[in-house]
Amino acid sequence: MTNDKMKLPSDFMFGLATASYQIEGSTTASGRGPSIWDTFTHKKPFPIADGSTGDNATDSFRRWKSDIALLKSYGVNSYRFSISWSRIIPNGGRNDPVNQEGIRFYRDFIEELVKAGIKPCVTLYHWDLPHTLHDRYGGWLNRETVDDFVHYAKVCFQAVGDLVKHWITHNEPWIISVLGYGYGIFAPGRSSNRERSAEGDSNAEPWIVSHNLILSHAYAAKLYREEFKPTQGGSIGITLDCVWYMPYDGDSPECVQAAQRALDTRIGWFADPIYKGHYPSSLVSSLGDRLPKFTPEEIAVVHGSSDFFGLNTYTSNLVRPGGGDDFNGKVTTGFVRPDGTQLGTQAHVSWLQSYPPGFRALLNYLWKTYNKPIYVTENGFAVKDENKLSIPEAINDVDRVDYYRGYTQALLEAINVDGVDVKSYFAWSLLDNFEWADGYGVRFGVTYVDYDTQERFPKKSSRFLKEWYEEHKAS
Ligand code: PNW
Repeated sequence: MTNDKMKLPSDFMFGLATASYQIEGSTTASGRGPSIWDTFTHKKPFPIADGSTGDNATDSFRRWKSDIALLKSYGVNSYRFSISWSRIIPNGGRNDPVNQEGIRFYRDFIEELVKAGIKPCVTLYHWDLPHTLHDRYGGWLNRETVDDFVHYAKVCFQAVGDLVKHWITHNEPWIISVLGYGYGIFAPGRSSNRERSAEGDSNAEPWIVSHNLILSHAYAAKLYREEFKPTQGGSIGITLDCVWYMPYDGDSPECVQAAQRALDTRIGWFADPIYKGHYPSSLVSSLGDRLPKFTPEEIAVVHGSSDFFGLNTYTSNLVRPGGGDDFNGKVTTGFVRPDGTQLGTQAHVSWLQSYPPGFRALLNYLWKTYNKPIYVTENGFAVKDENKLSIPEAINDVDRVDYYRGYTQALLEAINVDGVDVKSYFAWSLLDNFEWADGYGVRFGVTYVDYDTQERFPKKSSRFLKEWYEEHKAS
């Protein structure tokens, strides 16, 4: 099939994505409580590469109207963003007061989006846990937080569920568990990895956190389906971060097995309980008692708890056995092929190289393995050294355009040639923004943000995406 014949399904959602802490700023305004990212970024010595915080970010809490106008100018029909839990319930807990000002902010925002013809896709949790819950009982380490999250979700369904038809419970539980509680480079900065024994990771925190995240997703979805879906009619699911893992040498049994173990650990850790009803056997055997167990009642709620497969994906890796740690299935991953060539174009962050065929293969694998419609909720690229360029140079983001050209083509092929049921594509991100531990030095936006003036400058990639969608949307 030639490129111009390939179309997107008629109900396809095409848009851009952001997250509350990365863009909002105004972290003490209108009754918002502190989140673990506020306290983490203000720690000394600074844990963020450039010593920055999300205190101002892209100032989107105040500039939301012009951000919606920008979105509209990009021709999208949807927008994925997240709600800040501590704006809604400043102390986070199920018995803590609800902040009406926080609700008003998101209500106004969503009404304006809908008026602009843009469908909201709302993430409930993109990493900004109310700090009080962390102090009160260790946040996600404690089962109490599951009930707090379900209550927070209920407040959101009540407040805006009439306008929101697509809900994502959690964004990337692997990153939360491993970077937040294993390596300690993300909030809340707990590092079980430092205490790792020769036999493996002795500390079970990342697996406890992920277990509670899965439960909180499942119980929030159950509540939505029982109390809101009948009248509001939306769908709810979870978003997982996925890398396409390929055997390093193509076909040796050791590398094939290592790649599968990496997939089980990065994806199956969360997807298998949710879509199949049990943890992957490779995790059960390698982790032993460190992997918590679901009770029969719990697993009945977890199994089938996601209406779709929410997919964030940026890259692919070649995999060999050996090395690594329990968080990736004890394998070695890389971008260099046996013949010394690289998989693709290197991004500004070490973990990302472009490799469009890996995206197509991943979509096929997920469709075959989990059999659920796939919502691509993030995909994007950070151009190397973009932070060192002048604005006119930076907005000529050729590497990002190449990346999107390759990945959108792979998407069209997965849908039209392979028959994979893909229902959305959200590019990351609408704006350059606070890139977590990397601060503002890493830019993923299709819009350049001048952090001195907060002025926005559309990059070439925004134009590419707009034209691509125009060309391929269902007529
Ligand atoms: C995602 N990795 O995070 C997040 O959902 C976004 O908030 C973030 O800005 C975006 O991707 C770009 O990084 C990731 O190390 C962070 O493999 C790190 C990794 C993957 C995704």
